[in-house]
Amino acid sequence: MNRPTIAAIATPPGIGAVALLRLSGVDAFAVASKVFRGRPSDRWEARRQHFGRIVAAADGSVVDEVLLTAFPGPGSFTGEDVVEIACHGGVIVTRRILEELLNAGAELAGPGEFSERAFLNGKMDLTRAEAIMDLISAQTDLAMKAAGEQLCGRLGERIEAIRLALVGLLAHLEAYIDFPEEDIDPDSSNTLKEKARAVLAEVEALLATADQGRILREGIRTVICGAPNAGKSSLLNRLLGFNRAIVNESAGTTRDTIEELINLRGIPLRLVDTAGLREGLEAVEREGIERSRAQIARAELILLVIDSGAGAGALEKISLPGSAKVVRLLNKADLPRHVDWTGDEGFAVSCLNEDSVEALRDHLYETITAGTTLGGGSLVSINVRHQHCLSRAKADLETAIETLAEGSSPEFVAMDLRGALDAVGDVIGRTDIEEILGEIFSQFCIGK
Ligand SMILES: Nc1nc2c(ncn2[C@@H]2O[C@H](COP(=O)(O)OP(=O)(O)OP(=O)(O)O)[C@@H](O)[C@H]2O)c(=O)[nH]1
Ligand SMILES: [Mg+2]
Repeated sequence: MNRPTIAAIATPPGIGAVALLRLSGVDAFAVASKVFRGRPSDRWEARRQHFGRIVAAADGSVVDEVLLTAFPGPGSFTGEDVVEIACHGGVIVTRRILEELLNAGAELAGPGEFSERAFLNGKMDLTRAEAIMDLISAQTDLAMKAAGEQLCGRLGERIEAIRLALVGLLAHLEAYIDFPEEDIDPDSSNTLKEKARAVLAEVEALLATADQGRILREGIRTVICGAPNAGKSSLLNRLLGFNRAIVNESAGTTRDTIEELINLRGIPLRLVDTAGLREGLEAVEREGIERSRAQIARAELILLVIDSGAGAGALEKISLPGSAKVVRLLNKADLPRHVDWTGDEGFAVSCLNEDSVEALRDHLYETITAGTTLGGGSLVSINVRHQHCLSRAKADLETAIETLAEGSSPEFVAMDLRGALDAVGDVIGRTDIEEILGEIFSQFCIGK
């Protein structure tokens, strides 16, 4: 099937030294040669840059001087003929060149359409296509490394191994069902069960990486809360590394919530500073406190800041939801501790002391990584879509194992295994995939 030739600006909008436009499809060379004045397309060397000019079709005027690179299919990113045009990185220049390409017969690419074609032409599986998206949006080194591993096919390989194991199991079982007279050893249901259990264990191991994947991709919503004047904004500033929020000795300084992303040893945290919780005195402060409560309700991690120099009374007003992990911090550890505190009520920290904040970073890192596979070496981690597919596979495998244990008819076992195979295939796009494709690729940027 010949898809239309598509074109897009591949670099982000804005001014830069260079920008890149991309063309892909059967007519990519023909379209490019209509607007390019330089070496004719039959003399373009594969993957070599050729200098030339882009000229306007209307009046032959020069739009820009460019470098053109031809990537003949199938040895290209999309598997089709691809042309890349590197031009000067001006907003108008790039847009004008794109217009010329569209006038010459290309269609504007949709979001993610280049990657979608790479997938459709068998250049990569779905997990790798998704990894490109993760790589582009990675906000910490660790998230980037994880995306890089996925791009190299680490997740795809593990999924493929599960798929092959399932195919093996099914093939054996179906041969037994279809040709009973051949006297094929049913692999005595025990061995079958063992093999199915091994597959299930691998599916579960991948499911266990979902938390890690979500944390690396989205970051952790971390809300700093506490009584007024406890040092919440000071803590935000310290963890951020610059004075983002106003710090003042008067209670009730912060009104609106302030949100910033920080990188905690590679883990992205969405830190939210909030207004101190107390019975609001006037309308603006009350509104601020309402916002604090709304943030607390949505938090995954709460840093409850306590002024250890003040009495415990201020804490009575504060109630926290049970759903979030809470880290209690006894702040102002540089000051004498109020008699209300023994020191065991939380992690002692002083926002005035960098060593102390550094120790807090370690403490937070340990709290966050506990119970996840983060920090455990392998960065292979699944996303929500993979999690959904693998949960289906897990349920089918469990039923298959139960059915085997009951000694029921092998047809039922085969049905469940086929269900598991379909679900696992969905992760890499090896079964009926049309409906999930659009959803995945629509998250891409145009030109990727
Ligand atoms: N000695 C000492 N003072 C601190 C420490 N942390 C914060 N402070 C001081 O405590 C006061 C209040 O700090 P903020 O960071 O504004 O406190 P907050 O919790 O954001 O206060 P509100 O926004 O009013 O709720 C300021 O004078 C800070 O300099 C600390 O660790 N030690
Ligand atoms: Mg504040």
